[in-house]
Amino acid sequence: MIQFSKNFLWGVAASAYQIEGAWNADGKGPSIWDTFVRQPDRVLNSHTGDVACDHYHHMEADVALMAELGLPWYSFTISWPRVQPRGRGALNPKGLDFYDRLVDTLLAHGIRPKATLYHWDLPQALQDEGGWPERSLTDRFAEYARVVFDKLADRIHLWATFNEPWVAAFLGYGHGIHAPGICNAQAAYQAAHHMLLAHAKAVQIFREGDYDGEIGLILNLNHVQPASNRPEDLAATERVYAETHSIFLDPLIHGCYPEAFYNWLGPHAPRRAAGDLTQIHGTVDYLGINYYNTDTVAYDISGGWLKARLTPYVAPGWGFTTMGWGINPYGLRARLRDLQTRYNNPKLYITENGCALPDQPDENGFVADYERIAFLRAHLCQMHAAIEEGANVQGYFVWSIFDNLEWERGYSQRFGLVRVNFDTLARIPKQSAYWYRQVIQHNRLEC
Ligand code: GBH
Repeated sequence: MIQFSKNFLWGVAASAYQIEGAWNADGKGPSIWDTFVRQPDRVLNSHTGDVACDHYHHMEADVALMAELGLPWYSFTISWPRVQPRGRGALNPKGLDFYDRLVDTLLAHGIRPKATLYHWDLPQALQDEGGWPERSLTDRFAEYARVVFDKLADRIHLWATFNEPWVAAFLGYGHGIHAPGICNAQAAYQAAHHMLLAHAKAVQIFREGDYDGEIGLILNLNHVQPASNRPEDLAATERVYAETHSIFLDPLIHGCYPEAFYNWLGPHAPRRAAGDLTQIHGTVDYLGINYYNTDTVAYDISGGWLKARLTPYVAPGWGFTTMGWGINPYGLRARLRDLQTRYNNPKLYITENGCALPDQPDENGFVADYERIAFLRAHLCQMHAAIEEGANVQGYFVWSIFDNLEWERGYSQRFGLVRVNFDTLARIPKQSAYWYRQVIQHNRLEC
């Protein structure tokens, strides 16, 4: 039996583009994802987020369902082009009003809101100006952050600036898998640096304003382990670690850049202005960690710019999710331990953890997803073990509350605690939702 502390925070997470739909309703501007999904062969089966779960029009019922499921916290993300259709200047009052009502509805049901300012849906107008490789976007982001804080920070006290800047920069600008679909290593590193700087500018506004609460950044920190102890495998693993961890955490926490790695990258390294580092250093009250899987890394001369080949690692007795990711609950503990030793034991929330599985609904649409329960239980047990070992983890959010649009994989992946029928939009809690309610209620579980 493991017991969590009284103040441990439990919740679920979702993101705007993946659930809201209403892609052009009430004055919302287009985002880079609205553009991307309309281009041929970008998204599996040409699925789009035009409707998704239509959460925009089901918000009140959705929040009532969350309350029924006993959820104390809901982590959502704000669509920038819904609030500021062209990414600068004029606001869209109806867009802002949606989030205002969402927050009030959550609070009325006793659910506390956690909000993220950026989960990949950049206003298309800003991509037309060059997107994240363009330094001026850092000021656009800061302006947008100020507008949102002014409207909502009286009621939201837990904030994140960016969700997974690695994904936004490297899948968006480096590998062309995500919007805006660009393949350019230098652009990716430049985008990542600008997201850090934009984060820092938003945090400065938050700290100088009289807002009450915590603000941080969310990173996708999958676990990586070397294929062998050969020096070239160790070096390749270190480069993958540098790209996913060090380029963000070194400036944020240690106030330095990973210079050795940037030297190795040569012309791909980002351009940095004097003063950026000082501005970025020390700008997280907490770190959000999204953990899903573990990869084994081997040196490979044709392995892209990192010269690394990643193979999914599956822990003994476990298997793969439908994403093709190897399940390794122990990887979460290893990641948390690593942050403790390499990054001064920062305050952490697990801001996403979950799995996509081949859910089979019965004739009533009910899914008895015992595999998902096993996945979540095992990860909670490993997280708890890391806490016992001294990791400063203060909360945990399941990805995701609903089945939703899994980006370039469309609706082929089901991550939800609640099943969504994408024809009727009916929501049906899965077995895992009831299990999670019990964990939260008792604040403990059997390992
Ligand atoms: C999270 O990202 C997202 O925040 C969320 O929106 C999403 O729905 C959820 O997870 C489930 O996927 O280099 O192409 O092999 C997941 C983080 C980290 C997934 C990197 C893919 C390897 C991509 N990801 N990972 S690739």
